[in-house]
Amino acid sequence: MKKNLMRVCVSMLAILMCAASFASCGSSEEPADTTTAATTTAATTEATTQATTEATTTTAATTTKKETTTTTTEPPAPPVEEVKDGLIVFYEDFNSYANTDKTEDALKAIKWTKLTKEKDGVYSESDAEFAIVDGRLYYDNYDAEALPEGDTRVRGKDSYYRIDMLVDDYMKPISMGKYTLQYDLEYTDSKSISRYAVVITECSADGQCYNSFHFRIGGYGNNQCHFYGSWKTYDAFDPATDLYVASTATDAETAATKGTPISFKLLGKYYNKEDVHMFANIPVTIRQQWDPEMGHSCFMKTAEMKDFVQVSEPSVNADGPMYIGWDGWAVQFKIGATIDGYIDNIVIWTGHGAQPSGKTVTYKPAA
Ligand SMILES: [Ca+2]
Ligand SMILES: [Ca+2]
Repeated sequence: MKKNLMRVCVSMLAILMCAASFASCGSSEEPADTTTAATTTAATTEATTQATTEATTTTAATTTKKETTTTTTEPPAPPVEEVKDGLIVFYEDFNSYANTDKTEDALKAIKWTKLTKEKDGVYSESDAEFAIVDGRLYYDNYDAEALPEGDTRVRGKDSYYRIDMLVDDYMKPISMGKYTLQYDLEYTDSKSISRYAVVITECSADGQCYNSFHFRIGGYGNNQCHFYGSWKTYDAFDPATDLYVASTATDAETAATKGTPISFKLLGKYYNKEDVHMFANIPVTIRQQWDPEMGHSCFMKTAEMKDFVQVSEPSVNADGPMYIGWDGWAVQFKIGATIDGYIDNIVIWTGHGAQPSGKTVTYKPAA
C-alpha cells in the first residue's frame, strides 16, 4: 500500500515535470504564457483526483492500476493480453548478415535506427560507427587520437538506437508480465573506467524514461532508471544478500560494508581505479529478469564461467521501484559515450525460466 501511494506521488511528479518541460520548451511561435499555468493546475487537479481514487481502491489493485490514466466516464481500456512463459520474443545473433564496415549498411541490415535529439527527444546523439564482424555487431564511439582537422563528426557522446522490432506496441504485453533479457558484450577500448554499452528497456517514446543496467568496463555498474533527467537506483546494499551492483570496494574490508563489486564476483579482483580496462577483451553475458512491480534482477557471467552469478536485486530500501509506471515499453541500444566493443546474442523470452531452445520467435502479438 505504501508503495502504491508512493507511485501515485511519482505519477503526479511525472505529470508536473511534463508540464514544466512544455513550459520551458515554448518556441517563439508559441510563447509560454499564462495558459501554461492553467494547464499545470488542470494536470495537478486531475492527478489529485486520480490519486484519491487510486488510494481508496488500491487494496485489490493489481497490474491494472498503472493503466488508470483516463477519467471514469471513458470506457475502460481493453485488457492487455496475457502472455504465457517460455516464448521467444526476440532473437538476434547477427550471424545471417554479411560483414560490412559501413555504418549505414550495418544498421539497415539489422533494422536498427539511430534516434535523434530533434525528432526523438533523446538526450544526446553521436556519430558512432557500426560494423558487422563475423556474426557480431561492432560499435565504435571512441577515438584514441583526436579527429583530423576538418572532421566535424560528433564522436564519443551518448547515443541511442531503436531496435525496430522492439517498439512499444510489441513489447507492452511482454513488459506487463515477467520477462528475461540476455545479451553478450565484449568491450575492446574506452576513454575511461566508467564507460559502457547497454540494452535499455521500458523506454518511453519521448526519450525521457528508461531502465538501464549498465555494466562499466572497469568492473562495476548500476541498476537504475533514468526518470525525467535524473537517475533512480533499484538496488541497495544489504550484507545478507550482497546484491548491490554499484559497489566499487577496493578490498574485502570495504566490500563487507559496501558490497562485493562485479569485478570480484566475475574475476576475483576488487575495483581498482588504475585498472581502467579491467574487462577489455573479456566476453561477458548479461541476463536480467524483469518484474513489473520491482524492476530488473541482474545476473552476469564471463564466457569462462559455467553459471551466472547474481549481481543486483531490486530492494524495497531503494527508490527505483517507486518510479516504475511511466508509459514506456520499447527496448533500445545505448552507447554510454566513449567506448568500443561488440554485442551479440540478444534474446528476450517471457518468464524467468531457462532460455528456451531454438532461435525462432514464438511470441505472436495480438492482432
Ligand atoms: Ca553471433
Ligand atoms: Ca575506436
